[in-house]
Amino acid sequence: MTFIVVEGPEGAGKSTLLRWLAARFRADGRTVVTVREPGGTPVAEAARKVVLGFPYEMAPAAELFLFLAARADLVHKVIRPALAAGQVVLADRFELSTMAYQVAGGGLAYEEVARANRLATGGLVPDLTLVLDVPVAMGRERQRAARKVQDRLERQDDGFHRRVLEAYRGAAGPGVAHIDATQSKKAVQDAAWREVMAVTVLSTRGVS
Ligand code: Z5A
Repeated sequence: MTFIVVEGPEGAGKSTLLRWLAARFRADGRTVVTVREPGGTPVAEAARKVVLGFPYEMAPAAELFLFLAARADLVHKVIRPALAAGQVVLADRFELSTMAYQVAGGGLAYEEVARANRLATGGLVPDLTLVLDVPVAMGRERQRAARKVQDRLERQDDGFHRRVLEAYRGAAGPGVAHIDATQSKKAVQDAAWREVMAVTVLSTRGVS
């Protein structure tokens, strides 16, 4: 199984790295499926429109369940079948985003969210989560330079975004690797590939 997630705050370079990883795996002859959250199925894309695009305030739990509904459908319809077929799945955001934005940022209770997330994913855990670290201001500047339109969460205040970043910085556990994403794209890609190779070697030895 090769399920790799790229995480980090806005403008960290997740999509850029994901595209590079996909090309790198394909160059090795692997079949790759890329997904970005929320989205990737008709249900998940509909949830994305509501949770990111609606101009209205919503209850924190309503926001959570929209992200989890999107994730549940994506895992069921796309991620699990691809992994079962031996394909590499590369995801732009997954569970750690919920822990950073809805728990650390939004103030929902960790244990309750973790339990709801397990229900959504059926307990699916990535082999590797690459957490890209950039200061909030640098991520924002990159988004501005790329002319990205801000979504509902990106319009939250600085305190929210600092809590999100701290949650990412504190993320730990098996399969979690932190990468300094203030470096050049090439340096980020090299660091990410080293982490991918480390996980691949461990799993072929039956360690993970
Ligand atoms: N969200 C949530 O709250 N809870 C959840 O459970 C989930 C998500 C799953 C999804 O946003 C929103 O949903 C997100 C969290 C929330 N919102 N907020 N806040 P999205 O999918 O629309 O966008 P994003 O994830 O925030 O991605 P982004 O803004 O597109 O950033 P990125 O993918 O990390 O960056 P990028 O597009 O790869 O790069 C941005 C620019 O920087 C681009 O011009 C690159 O060429 C440049 N770049 C990339 N790397 C570098 C380096 N190393 N050096 C210099 N320049 C670079």
